[in-house]
Amino acid sequence: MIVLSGGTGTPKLIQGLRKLVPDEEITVIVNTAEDITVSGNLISPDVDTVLYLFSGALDTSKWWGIKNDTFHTNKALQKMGLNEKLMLGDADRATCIFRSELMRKGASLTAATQRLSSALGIKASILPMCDEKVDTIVNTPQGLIHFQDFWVGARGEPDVLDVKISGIEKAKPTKEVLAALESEDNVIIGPSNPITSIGPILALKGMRNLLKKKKVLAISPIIGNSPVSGPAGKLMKACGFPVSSKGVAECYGDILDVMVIDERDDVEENDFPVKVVKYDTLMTSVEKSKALAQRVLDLLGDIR
Ligand code: FO1
Repeated sequence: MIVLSGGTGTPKLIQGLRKLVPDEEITVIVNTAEDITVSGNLISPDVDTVLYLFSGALDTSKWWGIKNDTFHTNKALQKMGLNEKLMLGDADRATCIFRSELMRKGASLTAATQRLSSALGIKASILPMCDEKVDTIVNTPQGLIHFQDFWVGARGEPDVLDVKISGIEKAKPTKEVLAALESEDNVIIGPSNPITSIGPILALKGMRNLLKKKKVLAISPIIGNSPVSGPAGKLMKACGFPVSSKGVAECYGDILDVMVIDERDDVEENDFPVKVVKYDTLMTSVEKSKALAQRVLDLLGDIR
């Protein structure tokens, strides 16, 4: 089973999927376009969220970082006058140092992630989408800023004119991602931000064409005209898509076989250019995540 993932919504779905499918059978292809270097070390927020989910360390009150982490280094730096862009916990920082040391010695992000996975005892396959450096850049009236400066630094408040994934023209899916897609028929696009979480994965060279040959199911992260969490609404609007589950279907286009939208979404299933199924997509508990994951597996089983 392959899942395309960003930071919050999809990890919630994976939490449920793990109750139904052994970790060994789960491959997660993860967005890396929100990665950022902080105090000399590379944070890969979406990769780390997935790593911590599988290792059991994830702080599921925030859906990023490590539960019960301390912030001694971040606070000590602050006292000296260095305000880090992200509040990086001490144990979380150890992950970033380990990754960055490996990469400074020549390892790819994929190889460093594999080393982290085995160090954390993870049996699932966690694959960064690419090894090239790509950056989500948000165009605001004040100028171009990195996604993390927009989302964390400016609390997602600036108006958004446009979003660009810098470096994406030269980025390609890794050989590990290609091998995973070669050996699997089913792909789940989790309920993550279609522009900044799933968008970069789909924008990789050849990715859409590969996915057209697969059974692809997506879960909408939009209910009515609002995202379940995060800045998806603002970013979709800036990129010219309606902020609705129909807009999400438009973002994904012809790679989709079926889309799951929320049962509260007041839209007609027949109005979509793709098969649409309604279900409870608000994963407010592990049980609800499991129920949604079961529905997803059943639907994928039904596609011929
Ligand atoms: N999100 C925040 O809103 N504030 C933070 O200080 C913050 C720190 C942080 C540190 C490590 C990490 O892996 C993620 C972190 N995030 C933080 C989340 C990050 O901004 C994610 O990119 C988004 O949540 C979207 O996936």
